Amino acid sequence: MGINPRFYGWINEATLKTANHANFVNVRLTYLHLFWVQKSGFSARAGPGDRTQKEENMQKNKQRVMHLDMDAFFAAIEQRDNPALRHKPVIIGGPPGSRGVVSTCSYEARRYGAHSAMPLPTAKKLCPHAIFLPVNGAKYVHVSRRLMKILQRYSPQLEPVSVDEAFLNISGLARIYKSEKELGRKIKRDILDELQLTCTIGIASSKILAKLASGLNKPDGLNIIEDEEMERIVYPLPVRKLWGIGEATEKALARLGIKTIGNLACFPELKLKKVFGKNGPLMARAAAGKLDSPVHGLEELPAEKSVGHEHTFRNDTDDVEQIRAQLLLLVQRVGRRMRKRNVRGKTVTLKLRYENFETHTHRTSLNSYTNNEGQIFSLTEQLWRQIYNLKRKIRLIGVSVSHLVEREPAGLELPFRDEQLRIKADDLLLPTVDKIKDTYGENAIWRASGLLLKRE
Ligand code: TTP
Ligand code: MG
Ligand code: MG
Repeated sequence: MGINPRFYGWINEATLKTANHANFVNVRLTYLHLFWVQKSGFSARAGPGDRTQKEENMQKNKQRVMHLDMDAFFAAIEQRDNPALRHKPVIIGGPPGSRGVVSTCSYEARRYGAHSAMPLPTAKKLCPHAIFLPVNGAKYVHVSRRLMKILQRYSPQLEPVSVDEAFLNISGLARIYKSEKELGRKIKRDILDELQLTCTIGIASSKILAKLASGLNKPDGLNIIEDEEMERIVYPLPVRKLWGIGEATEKALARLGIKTIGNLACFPELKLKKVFGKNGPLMARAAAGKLDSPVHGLEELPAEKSVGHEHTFRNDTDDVEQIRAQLLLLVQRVGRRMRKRNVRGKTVTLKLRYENFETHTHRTSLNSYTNNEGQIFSLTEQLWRQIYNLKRKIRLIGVSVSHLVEREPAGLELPFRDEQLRIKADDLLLPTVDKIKDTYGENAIWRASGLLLKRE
């Protein structure tokens, strides 16, 4: 089965048996190390007042979306495979004395306050009798693949979003299985029979609502939210329940007096735009259940118009050395992904978000197409020097390359001679770097300046 590489990207790396392994997985997840997929498929709808006929029709034929997420995934697999662990507090992430963080824990351990991304020693303090286990990435990927195969039997429009989670377009399936509830029950039964694991399912008219629905009923739940129930069920919930709203955004919203999803849905979009840029109105539409995007099947993921990575600092920072080292890391990831996809790009964009959420993106273009990270980095640095305002701390940085081509058109100018030589040296080196990463994993080799990166 051709699984979306975006989805397996991190877990392949997680199969590496490095000492830092559990920590690495968590860093990737916790620090929102997100790929930018510019053509994300999110299509914001107009407000209720100005709907066109086409939108009315779309509304009538609204897709039905299932979101499925496994319960305490890594921990549940360990409990399944070792009966002595069942009904016990199990914490995955490594030995409690190590510097790593909790990857996940069983619901029994959660009762004591342990949770993902918590330092292992803290988890030990909260739950001293817990059983601590290392992350067995290869095993979890294997289960994940089997899970996706089960789901694919129900709908070809299956969009995995993480190792234990997927969206399924189930429009029209209720007729075949009598009802959406029956369909949900049947899928849960299959997963239990074939994998001996439980999951939670949410069903609604959009991905965001389906995800919210499953999150409300964990573990072993099945929750359907109808559009008519939005105001009664969804509006009173805290904004934090909405996919994509983290702690900092929650605080920034609270400063505007927005506490619940209903508050956000009814807040004037223009005011939100002032504070959050174009994400503001999108958040409001998501809160109102009006932000929809199709479930992409495995074979027809949206074409990426650009390749990018971004990083949210755990604490806002003005440490220029740290920011530079992080940029270098991001650029290396971008270069590596471009080379894997065999594409080159011409325009480099640097994105900066300051502590007050003000976001700036600046771009510059080359005369030629490249996937050489040295070249991308020097453009990124130029952009950085042009736009960085030292007075404010940085919350997020991102780098992306757009105007992608598969083969470089002939006859384009090359940069100055010194730069040419440097790029040539890099071009000779990079295939070897890629080979090392292919064999020993993404963390096997980095540029030396990346060593300046401080642990956050
Ligand atoms: P989640 O689905 O977020 O969590 P979960 O399945 O353990 O528990 P829940 O019942 O709440 O869904 O993540 C899936 C797996 O991804 C999880 O089992 C371990 C891994 N993971 C990390 O390694 N680090 C993290 O910070 C998180 C959130 C998950
Ligand atoms: Mg889960
Ligand atoms: Mg999950």
